[in-house]
Amino acid sequence: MISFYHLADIHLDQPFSTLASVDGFPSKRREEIFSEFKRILKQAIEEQPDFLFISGDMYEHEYTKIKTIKEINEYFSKLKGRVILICGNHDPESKNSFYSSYPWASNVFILGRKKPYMFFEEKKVCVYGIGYDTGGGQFRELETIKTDRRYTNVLMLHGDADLSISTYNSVNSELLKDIGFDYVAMGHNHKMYVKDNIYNPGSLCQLKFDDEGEHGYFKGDLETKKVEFVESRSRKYADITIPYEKLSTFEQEYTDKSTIYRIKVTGVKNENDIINPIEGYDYLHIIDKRELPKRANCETVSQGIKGRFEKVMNERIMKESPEEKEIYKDALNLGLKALMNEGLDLE
Ligand SMILES: [Mn+2]
Repeated sequence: MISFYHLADIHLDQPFSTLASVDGFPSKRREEIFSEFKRILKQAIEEQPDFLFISGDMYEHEYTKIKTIKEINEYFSKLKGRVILICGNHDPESKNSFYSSYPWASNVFILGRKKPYMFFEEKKVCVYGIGYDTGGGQFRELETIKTDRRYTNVLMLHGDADLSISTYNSVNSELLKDIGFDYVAMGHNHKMYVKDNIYNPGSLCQLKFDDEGEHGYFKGDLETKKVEFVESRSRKYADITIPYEKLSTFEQEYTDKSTIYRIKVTGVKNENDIINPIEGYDYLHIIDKRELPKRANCETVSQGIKGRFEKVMNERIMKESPEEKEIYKDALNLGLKALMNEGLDLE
C-alpha cells in the first residue's frame, strides 16, 4: 500500500474582495478556508498517509504572511510521510517565494525547476513536479521525462489537461499516458475532474460564483490505484437572477442561510417598488438590475428641464421691478405649461 492525499488550490489568504459588500465577510471567509485546510491536515496526521501532494496555489504569494506558512509547516512536520509541493501561478517559483526561502520541515519537498523529480526508494515511488514560474510554459519539461517503469511514477502538474483555452501548461492527456505516469496529480483548474489516471481535485473549497460543482480532495492508494474523492466542508455559492415580482418567494425557496448569495433583481422599476433587505443570511448581496419604464424615463428628463427653467425664471423674477415681475411670472407659467405639453391659452 502506498497511501496518499492529493490537494490543490487552497488559495490561503485570498482577499475575497468581491465579497466585501457584507462587512467583515472577506476575512471571515479567509479564516474558514484556513480552518478547513487545517481540519484536513489534522485528519492526515491521524491517518498518516505515505504522501501528501499539494499541486500548487496552496497560498496567495501577494497576501500570505510568514505566520500562515509557519502554522502550515507545523502541521506538515507532524506527518511521518512525505509532503510534496509544487508552485502555482498564485504562489510561483521565485527567489522571494516561501517555497525557496522558508526552512520547511525535513519531510517537506518542493519540486520544480531546481529539483524536477525525486525518488523515494522505500516505497519505490518517483515523483515529478512541474509547477509554475513566471512566464509559464513549464509543460515543455514533459518532453525530457523518461519514466523508470520499476517505480510507481507520479506527476504533479499545475496546469490543465486537454483544455485549449488554458493560457499555459495545457497538456495533452495522450502524451501523459505515453510517458507512463501511474498517477497525475493536477492542480490549477478549480473544477474537479478525473480523466483516466489524471486527477484534478479542483479548489479545496469553492472560491468563486462560477466554480460550480463539488470541492474537496483525493485520497487513495498508488498500488491498487483505488482513489476516492472526499468532499470538503465549504459554503456553496449561488448566483441567482430573480424577477422583482418573485423576490418575496426567495426565503421560502432558498433556505440554506450559509450559502453565499448574489441576487440580480430584474424587471421594470416603478416608482414605489423598493427592494426590502432580506435578513438572516450569512452573505447576501442584492444587485438591482431593473430598468426604468420608458415613460418614466421621459418624465425624469423633462422634470430636469422644467426644474432648470423654473430656477432660471425665479432668479430673474427676484431681480426685476414690480411691473416686470408680472410679465416674467406669466412667462414662467406659460413656459411650464408648454413643457408639460398642456394647451397654451394665448390671448
Ligand atoms: Mn492556479
